[in-house]
Amino acid sequence: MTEKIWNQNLYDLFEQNFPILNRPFIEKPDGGILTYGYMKKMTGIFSNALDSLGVTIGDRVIVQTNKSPEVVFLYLACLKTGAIFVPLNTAYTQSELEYFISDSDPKVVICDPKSPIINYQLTEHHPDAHLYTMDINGNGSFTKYAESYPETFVTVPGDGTDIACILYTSGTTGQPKGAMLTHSNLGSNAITLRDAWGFTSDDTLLHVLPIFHAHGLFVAINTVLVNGTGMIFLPKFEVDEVCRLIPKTSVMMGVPTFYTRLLANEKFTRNLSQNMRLFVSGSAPLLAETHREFSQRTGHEILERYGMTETAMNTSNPLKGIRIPGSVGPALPGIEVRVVNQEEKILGVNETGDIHVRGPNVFNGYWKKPDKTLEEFCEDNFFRTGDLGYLDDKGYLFIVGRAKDLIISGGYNVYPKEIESCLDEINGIQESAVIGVPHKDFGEAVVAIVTYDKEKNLITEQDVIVLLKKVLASYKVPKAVFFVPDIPRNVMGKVEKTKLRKTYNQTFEE
Ligand code: MCA
Ligand code: AMP
Repeated sequence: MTEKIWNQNLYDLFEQNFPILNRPFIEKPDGGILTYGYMKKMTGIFSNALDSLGVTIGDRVIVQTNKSPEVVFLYLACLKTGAIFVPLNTAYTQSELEYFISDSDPKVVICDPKSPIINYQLTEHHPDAHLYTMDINGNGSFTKYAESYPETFVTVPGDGTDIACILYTSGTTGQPKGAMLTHSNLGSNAITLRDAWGFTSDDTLLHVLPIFHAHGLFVAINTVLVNGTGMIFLPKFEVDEVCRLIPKTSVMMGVPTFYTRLLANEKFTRNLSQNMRLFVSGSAPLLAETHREFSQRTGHEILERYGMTETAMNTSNPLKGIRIPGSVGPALPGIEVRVVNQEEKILGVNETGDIHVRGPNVFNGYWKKPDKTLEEFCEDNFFRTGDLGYLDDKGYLFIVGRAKDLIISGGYNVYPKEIESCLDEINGIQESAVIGVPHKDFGEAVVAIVTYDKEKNLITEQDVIVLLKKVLASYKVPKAVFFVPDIPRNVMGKVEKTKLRKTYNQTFEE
């Protein structure tokens, strides 16, 4: 593909690849089919509705809703109108959401009727903003409002450097940062993945990921759209539903937890997945053991790839060729990956260091955070991923750890600093340290170690969990809290997390 093809509005790129319009785009769990023609119509209607609200190029549209086809149409309508789509995890609490709203300053907010956003006085803080709802069935005040608008809408003129989406990612320090992804970033990566993973017009994707993160939204949906094919669209990952529908599909994408949960179920057999041509894993490390067990059970070798919100996908094991368990594969075409030491000198084969990436997939910077953006890029435009790894003599990348203090639980990122700050606010807690420990289901689980003053407040593990759930999305809340007299620190006064990990490593071992 030449650069020209994707250096344009992403919706136009998708539209160039639309098949005949009566072809299925989304199949619902009940078998209901939504065709490309229907998607085009709904996208036009939603685009006109957004336009009527004054949404124009660069305006932010926050969407915090449960997964439904209508949310996909809303995403496409944002692309078409030049608005910036800002999806938010449905697990966020009121205080988390307030930060995202205040930081992104949206023109429109569309949320589930049960979202805490409903209680937020949006127009008090953002006088020009509009608040609408959309429920899990795609119904709500936005859909109602849009009803009377026409089906056709001319995609706004723009180019590939316009921002298509802002996705929030947390940071080792400070508050979440909005990663700005351009139409070109997303278009180029979608084409790269379609080609690398050998998508054809015969493919149907089993879509079971959430669509408020890069994996479910960009890797899965954008790839299907540039391929002009369809997907079976489930509201969430559920083993029985996956087993029921997998025979009708050819590709599935998931986080490692999906694969360990499938393996734990006897219903998931070789027969069931005989029509499948590809299982893709990412967002967290896939254990080599899971890779092997899956291959023994199904005859399929899971294809593991590596990416980030800021960069979309960087490396992938090959479709044809050797897929190495424990490796995330070589750099994808057009993308460069290097491993450097602390002085940022390029390291040799099998030498572990910091992973840097560069390519058309790498984002445009953090929303309203130019200093943070500058910090994360090298002078030669390589992006510092914060991951540690090495390249072998065939150019395969192995991720061995993270320089950033990050826990990945079931594919969701949790930054210990954020949890520690909330713990420190609890009356009686003096100090806290949050670590990730091995967990059979989630890969890693969040664990808190705290010191506290019994005189001040007699609290239990359960009290801490209940208090944290009020302010943090529940996947971030520690699965265990340990009360200790002292938290180990080194001579510099820094918490010795390695020591803590060693001590609490077995917390969830059976
Ligand atoms: C749910 N819970 C979790 C998690 N998910 N706890 C820790 N880690 C999790 N990932 C908790 C809930 O808070 C709740 O707790 C209880 O489990 C049940 O919630 P439920 O929603 O029913 O859980 P589930 O349906 O079993 O969800 C597990 C899941 C889900 C299917 C693995 O977490 C999931 O879909 N993960 C995928 C995440 C993803 O898409 N990541 C991509 C990020 P309580 O009962 O206490 O309230 S993008 C990315 O990383 C980059 C770009 C990349 O490379 O892809
Ligand atoms: P996010 O910020 O949600 O985009 O998460 C990106 C991070 O997920 C990366 O920086 C890695 O630490 C991790 N990650 C993604 N894919 C893989 C993988 N296949 N193996 C190991 N870690 C991964």
